[in-house]
Amino acid sequence: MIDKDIEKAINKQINEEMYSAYLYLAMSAYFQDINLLGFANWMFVQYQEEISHAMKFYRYLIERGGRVELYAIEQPAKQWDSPLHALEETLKHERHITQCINDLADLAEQKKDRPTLNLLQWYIDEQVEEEANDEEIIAKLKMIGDSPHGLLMIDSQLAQRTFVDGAADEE
Ligand code: OFO
Repeated sequence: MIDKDIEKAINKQINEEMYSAYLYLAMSAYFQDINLLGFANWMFVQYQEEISHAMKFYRYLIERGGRVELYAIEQPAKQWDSPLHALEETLKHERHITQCINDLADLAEQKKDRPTLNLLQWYIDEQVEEEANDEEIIAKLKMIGDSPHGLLMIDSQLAQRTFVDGAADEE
């Protein structure tokens, strides 16, 4: 049976991941609206990844005999000032998620909950990748400045991204 404090913290993290999904879906809709379909695709894949992050915690909690509790999902923004602004907000959000995962790991350490620590290692590695991806796009957006040609080049690169469920459990 999983520790009650860990159960509560994982339920909170499921909500954080669901909010992340909601945020990136809102960003995907924003990019659709301004006709940057590659960015919209990238954000849609990000949305799918976040659902899968939430579901990994969901399955884990059930497997450990815990009780899933779904909290209300906060409403995300609808509009951003520019693609750069949206990506900067994405990075800011991912840094917040990294902090949440680290706090969860601190709690699991305190409770000597090794299975949870083991699970969290996957998320710790994932956060390194997520922040690096955002930083790379931000650097490119800063590099091109106001060039529409440059923006379209980045857009066509981001159109290539496809969803692979890296959070799926290996059986
Ligand atoms: Fe974006 O990694 Fe989950 O939230």
